[in-house]
Amino acid sequence: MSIVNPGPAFPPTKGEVWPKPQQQTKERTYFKLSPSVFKFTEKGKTCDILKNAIDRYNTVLRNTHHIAWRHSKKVWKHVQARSVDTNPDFKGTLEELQINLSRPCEAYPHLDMDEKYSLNVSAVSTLTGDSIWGILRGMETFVQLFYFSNGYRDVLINTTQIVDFPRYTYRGLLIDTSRHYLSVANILKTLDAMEMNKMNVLHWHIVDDQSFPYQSEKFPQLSEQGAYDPSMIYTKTNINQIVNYARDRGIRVLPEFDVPGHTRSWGVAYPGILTKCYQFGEVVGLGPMDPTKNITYKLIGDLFREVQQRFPDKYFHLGGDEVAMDCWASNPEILEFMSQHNMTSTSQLHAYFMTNVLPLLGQKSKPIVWQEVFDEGVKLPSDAIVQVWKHVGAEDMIRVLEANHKVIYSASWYLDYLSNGGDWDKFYTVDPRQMIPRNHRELDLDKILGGEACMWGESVDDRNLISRVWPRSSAVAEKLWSPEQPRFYFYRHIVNEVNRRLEEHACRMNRRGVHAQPPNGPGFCVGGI
Ligand code: CP6
Repeated sequence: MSIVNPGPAFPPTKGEVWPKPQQQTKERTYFKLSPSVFKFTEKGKTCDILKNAIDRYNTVLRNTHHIAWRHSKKVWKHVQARSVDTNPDFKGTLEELQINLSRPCEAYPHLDMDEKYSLNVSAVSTLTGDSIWGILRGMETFVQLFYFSNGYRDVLINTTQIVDFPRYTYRGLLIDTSRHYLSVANILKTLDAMEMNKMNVLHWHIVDDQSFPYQSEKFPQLSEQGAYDPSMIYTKTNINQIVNYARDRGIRVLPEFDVPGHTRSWGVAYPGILTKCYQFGEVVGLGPMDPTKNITYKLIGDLFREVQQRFPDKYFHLGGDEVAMDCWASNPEILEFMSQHNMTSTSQLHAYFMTNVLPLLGQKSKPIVWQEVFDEGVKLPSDAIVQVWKHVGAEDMIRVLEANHKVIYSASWYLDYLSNGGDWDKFYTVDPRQMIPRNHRELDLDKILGGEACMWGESVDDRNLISRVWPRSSAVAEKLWSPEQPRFYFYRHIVNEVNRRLEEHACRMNRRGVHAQPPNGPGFCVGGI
């Protein structure tokens, strides 16, 4: 139709899956979608998660068909109809997708969940998986295989065989609801987008210095005084809704309560748990938590027990990053405490604090910490996970692996950094396991569980969250799911292939209500608004 070439992402692909499956064969033959004919059928085990997914994906297919029908009305007089029915490759109307789940559903997604599936598309198609989480991934793949044809008159799907599973088990996105409040609706939208990209962990950095939106039953004053506005809070009901919405999509919700730094909002209601910072012998403000006071640990312990009841995940993120130790060093009482305990540096005080906080999680959860906690030599339980964020490169990960801990990598994937004209490719060149030099044969690279795209909240609120995160995080999602690519992937033909698929994927997200920004510069998207 178009005679100009708007750029390297042209033309967008048709019916390619993002992130790219592990193994796929596609044939020339195809089927037509007719929403009044097609149905998902449950042939194996079933449960509420599967029934909800069937409702959801039925809606996706109906909407896709409707977008095609509506748009074909706009273009039909310019486009010659070529009946697909007389083409020898046309094999009829798609009748059903038989869903064969072999094991009973699990209550919640978890770190070791099985996400493998096999999908076979023909007149009667089959989706097979041992686990509900694999079935969810396969249903997403299935709807992505459809494409518009014949001037949008038809929605088609090719005969296809796919066997698919993730390269990394932990594929996360961090959101920060302290620097700006994010509405529940926008968090749910983010979960929709994560499902479309097969991401499986929402790391919820819920409170920080600037506001305390978590509403506690035990300590209601934390949000009454620490939230930006009485409306800008997350109630027990809100959190339940988010956790269950995520569960339906095979996504874990990992809460972070960052201590001892990044906690000034706690001190609006409870100034006594923060350290007084001194300058020239006078108190000039409040800093990190005061590690010398018992009430600090009492409040943390009681609050964490409540949070553990709201979030079913086995992991709990304790933060531990960027502690303003100069405030500790300025405070005479802290210095006195340190000398009583034979501490010679504030790093040791940080380690002392974390060592006291770790047991407060009890048996119910395992800790995740930012890398500073590991760097300062805190003795971590063997099943603790360390999140590396400080330096781009492998060195920090190597040290964590040498200590036999599991790692999550996020240093290269800070969505805060912006650059012009499509910057997804700088996220796409990174593969955490591939970064470890080959001579480190002794390291167990399976301990690199995956990674996380981080959308810190200083510069995003409800107005720009979605378009800043998507499709840039899609690049991270594909690196964490899809087969390993050559180290120097930037051969032009590979970039162009990815470009064209991302162009299709970003448009598909828009058609499904996630208003992703244009990924590459010039281009077009039909049916997104
Ligand atoms: N907030 C918290 C932040 C950051 C971190 N922790 C951060 C640091 C550097 C950059 C972006 C974000 N805003 N609590 C570090 C993990 Cl570049």
